[in-house]
Amino acid sequence: MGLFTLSAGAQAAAAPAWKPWHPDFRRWFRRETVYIPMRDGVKLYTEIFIPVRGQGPFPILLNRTPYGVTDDAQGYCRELRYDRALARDGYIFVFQDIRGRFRSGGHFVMNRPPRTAGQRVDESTDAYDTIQWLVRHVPDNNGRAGIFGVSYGGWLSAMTLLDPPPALKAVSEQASPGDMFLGDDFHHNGAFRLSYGFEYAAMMETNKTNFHFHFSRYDTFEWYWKLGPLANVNRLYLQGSLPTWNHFVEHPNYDAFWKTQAIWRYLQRLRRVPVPTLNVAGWWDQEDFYGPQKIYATLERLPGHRRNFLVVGPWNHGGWSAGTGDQLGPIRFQSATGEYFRRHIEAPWFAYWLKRQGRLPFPKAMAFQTGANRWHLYAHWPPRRVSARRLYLRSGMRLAFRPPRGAGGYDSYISNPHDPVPYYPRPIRPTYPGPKWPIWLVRDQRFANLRPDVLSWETPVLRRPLAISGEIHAHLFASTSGSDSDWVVKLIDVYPQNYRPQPKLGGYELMIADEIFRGRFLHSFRHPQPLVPGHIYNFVFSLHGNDHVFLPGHRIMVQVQSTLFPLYDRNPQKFVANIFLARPGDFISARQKIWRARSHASYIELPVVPAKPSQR
Ligand code: PG9
Repeated sequence: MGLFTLSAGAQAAAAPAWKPWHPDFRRWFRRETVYIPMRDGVKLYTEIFIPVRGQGPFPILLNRTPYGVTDDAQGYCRELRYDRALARDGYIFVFQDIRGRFRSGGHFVMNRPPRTAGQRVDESTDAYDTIQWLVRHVPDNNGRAGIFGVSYGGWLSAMTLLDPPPALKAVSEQASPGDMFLGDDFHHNGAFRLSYGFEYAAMMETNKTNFHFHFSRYDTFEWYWKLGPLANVNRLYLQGSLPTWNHFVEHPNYDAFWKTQAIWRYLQRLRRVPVPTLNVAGWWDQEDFYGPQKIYATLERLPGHRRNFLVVGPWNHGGWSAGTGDQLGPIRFQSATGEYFRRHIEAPWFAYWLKRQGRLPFPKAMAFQTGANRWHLYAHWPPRRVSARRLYLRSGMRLAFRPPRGAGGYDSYISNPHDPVPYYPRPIRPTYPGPKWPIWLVRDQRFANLRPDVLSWETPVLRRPLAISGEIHAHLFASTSGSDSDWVVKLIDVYPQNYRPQPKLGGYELMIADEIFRGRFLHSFRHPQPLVPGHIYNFVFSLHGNDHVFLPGHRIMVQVQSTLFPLYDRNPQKFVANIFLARPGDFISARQKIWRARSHASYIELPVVPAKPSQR
């Protein structure tokens, strides 16, 4: 249950149309560029922005990135353009290219595992050495430093928790990946994120700057489809030149390679939460939604968890760091949630820890409840006073809270890996740069539900609001005629046909939660096993945290399918030891059955917020 809802004034904080801040940075900061030496002698390119206004001494805010700190065309660091609230608050900003990227020396390793035997350096030691150097050398600093960053920058921030220097007083990991095999960028539950993994590896490892693979086709769906089995990536294009792609091929299971880079495994062994930590996530984060939730939950189990905080808003990947945040795709939120985060959450949170100013902006966890479009404060996340209710898949493609009574019953489709379901309507465009990838999770799912290889179950029109807060789970009883299979589950809010606030959204199918599970990993992510054709298995997996109200007049829909291409590679549906080495003949069509019998009742477990007495 929410502690309380923020006042209407705070909710509505309507802001004027958002523009990036274009100050002449010289009026605000003096810029110094330095190469800071690390303990192994490698030097990291660093830009330091020292305030020329206001009264020092100032705290230091560090941002480390693999994407290049300088926006040369503009002549000032791009982050300062967005974070106006922080930028004007009186900090010494420091931006650094990490080891092996852009102007820094050394060698880049994707998600360099921490503290691996024999290694003297990792990202936490680089951050440590940088912060030590800064507090010693930068004039007018107050000896207190914070670190923040989104995604890779979030992961670099979280890494500092493993070995924080004494001056580090606040960490904000924002959309940090937590585990690249179980969730986040490269795999979800073992299913390989093909277009993301391939394009990202090419971007980071082709040279020291950001490279975008040149697709020979406008529609990358077609390019990946024509590519055929994954072995063709190295055979036809890369010839083994990208270490990360080679790692995908050599480590198809959850082995030591993936475990040694999963940050939550290190965090869980800490004696306490070492530094106050603000974890930030977006409900529609298309890249790293698992990570910040996992990191928050892991730190919650440690002594000192009072210094662990969580904010989740209606954002895509990093959507809180720029723009107003009043809309994502066509979905509107009735207030400027991004500006609210920057001005009223992030800036005061850092001011509290780094300047000893003001008060904490919220006690523990804060979530923007979509549907109702309101911020809620929580004493615990996930909230405790919710009841787990089962929404069953029933006959007639209906969803109901009552279980099925019949002895048999299933719904079925043919999954054909040669005709996979696109993850949004074609043409699919390259992941970066481009406008489509960032909002694919809020695309209207109507394009999928009429396909014969997608099943859609629906509730009747809701007469009362149904609020869910907390973690959602899929419980699927499923069988396949093949010996391996992917299961994709989507939880969807279906808008009324006559939707007055935005008539163009009449009947819109908004996905509010989703996940994929690769069947071979049912019993173990380390040791995959074939599925027995025709056998009914119970697949249980998380659709992650959520805070949403299905409003009266809406319906709830669940969709199930077995392909989501080319974001996910195609499961051959015939078990092979390593899908990266599968041959063309291994890809077979399979008859999939989703069971809805009394003994095999598939359902979605929803964390339902009890209705207030007046609503009962
Ligand atoms: N999601 C990106 C990423 C982070 C860490 C590793 C690989 C990719 C990012 O936006 O930085």
